[in-house]
Amino acid sequence: MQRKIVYFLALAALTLALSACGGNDTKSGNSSSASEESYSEEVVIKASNWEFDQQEYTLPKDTPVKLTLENLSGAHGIEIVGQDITLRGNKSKVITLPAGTYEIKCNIMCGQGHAKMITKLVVS
Ligand SMILES: [Cu+2]
Repeated sequence: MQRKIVYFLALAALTLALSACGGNDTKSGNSSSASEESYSEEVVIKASNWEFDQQEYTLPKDTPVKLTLENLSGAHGIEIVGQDITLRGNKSKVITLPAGTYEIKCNIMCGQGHAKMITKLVVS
């Protein structure tokens, strides 16, 4: 019983301290729930030995898009040439690009067809 009161007082003190700091958020522990980035579309690039599933991918410009790489066979990665954007293996990343035409190439030395693994990304 005694312990419960102490706990309650501590909680009350903590709540007071927090609200005194100017925080207008009365719920606790939800400030980190925004870690999942928001995006409006998802584009999946499927890689196999030794090609990508499409010759061209299109994205909307200046819009966060979730880019996902799926390896159907072999181990491949992608690099958007000229941008600091890479994915290796089965991964996703939310990206935003200005309008333009980009080249995507495999960035993992995946074997004899590696140099052929190039595709186009059109952002408009
Ligand atoms: Cu490769």
